[in-house]
Amino acid sequence: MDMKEIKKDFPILDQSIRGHRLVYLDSAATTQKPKIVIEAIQRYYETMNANIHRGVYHLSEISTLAYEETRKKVAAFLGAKDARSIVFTRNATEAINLVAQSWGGKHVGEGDEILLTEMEHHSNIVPWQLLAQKKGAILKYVSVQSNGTLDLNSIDSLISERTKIFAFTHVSNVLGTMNPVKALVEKAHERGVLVLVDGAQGAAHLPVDVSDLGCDFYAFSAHKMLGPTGVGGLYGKLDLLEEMPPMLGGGEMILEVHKEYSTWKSSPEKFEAGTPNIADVIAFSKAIDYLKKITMEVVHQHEKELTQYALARLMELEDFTLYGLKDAQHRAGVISFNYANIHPHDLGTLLDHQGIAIRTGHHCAQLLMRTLQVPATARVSFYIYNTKEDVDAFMLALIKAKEYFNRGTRSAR
Ligand code: C6P
Repeated sequence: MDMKEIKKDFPILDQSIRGHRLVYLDSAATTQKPKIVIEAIQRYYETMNANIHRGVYHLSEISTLAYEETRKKVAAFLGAKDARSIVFTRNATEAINLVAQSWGGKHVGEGDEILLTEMEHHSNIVPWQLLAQKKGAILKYVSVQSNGTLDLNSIDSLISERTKIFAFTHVSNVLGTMNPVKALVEKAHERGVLVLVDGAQGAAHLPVDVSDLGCDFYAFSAHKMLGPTGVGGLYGKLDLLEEMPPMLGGGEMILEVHKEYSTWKSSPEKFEAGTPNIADVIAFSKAIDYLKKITMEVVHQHEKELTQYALARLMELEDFTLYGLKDAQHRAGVISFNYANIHPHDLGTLLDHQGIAIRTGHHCAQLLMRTLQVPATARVSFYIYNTKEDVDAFMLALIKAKEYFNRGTRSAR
């Protein structure tokens, strides 16, 4: 597959920003959308729009069918054996909150322990804090070593008889570290501990087979994998989902409603109260088709090559600080760095003036920033539509930014 051709499928990339070709290097925040996804949203509203699971008329039937077909497609894409294991949510954040509130609300009690890691996104910390505060549970953290990997040797001693769940990210959104999910699941399961994987940066960039990984829960966001915003999901083992109470109550999740109580449907309907984001779920299926056509192996390989190419050039710069592994073989397509004493926000602005979009700040990972002993970093992240030319443009802009910044600080003296 000619990866250079891929860019043509993404209309947004065919534009100039401040007189420069747009170079989008912030796909870890959200990915751009191929034309087929954008068109699917429009087609839905033009030809299918009706509420699902309710109507007996044609439009409702076809939109229900398309919505449920997407569930099957997502299940197959993630290696889930049963489509009922896939619950649609608004995003990965909501999927993690669902597990913390529903499963955690039922199974975590006073003095119980929840194991997290220092490299987690706030979405995989705060829901557990809310649960721990409510229940009197204890949070423990696997630390991050100076090379950007988890201190795997410490896990055995961090797991105790009271540990109920180990929740960790598949891929760090800051360091690009790919965690050894299968080995960690085995370790946790040996001790009777359940595992939630935050797959927000995993499902989008790596081949994922939840059945092979063996995890109990896997959370993901469609908007990070070419799909629309407002759609995410949770994979859960069916027996776990079946015994979990709903998080939200409302229409379509019930079997019977009485004055004092109600009964629910089984998974996934039990967790999808109210009218869901029908159009965007249906359009998400086109994103999956697109990724499947390329194959996740090729997606990963492409990002690896770009990361290798970028890292080799970046490491030649003076005053360049990289966070995380130096070896592109073992990291995903995310590079966090600081450069030449320029505050990341200033750097982001200087690059934006040259058409380059990068993310700066704490990346919703303040615990990790504290471990790295920095308030913020600059971050570039790649996806299938990026090319070596994008990396070249970024490098050029980076060097210009330093010149500009130095000129500015000299004249201020
Ligand atoms: N990280 C980033 O720029 P939502 O917002 O629910 O789609 O995804 C949350 C989330 C959870 N886990 C990880 C590892 C993530 O990277 C993210 C989103 C974006 O890094 C936005 S802060």
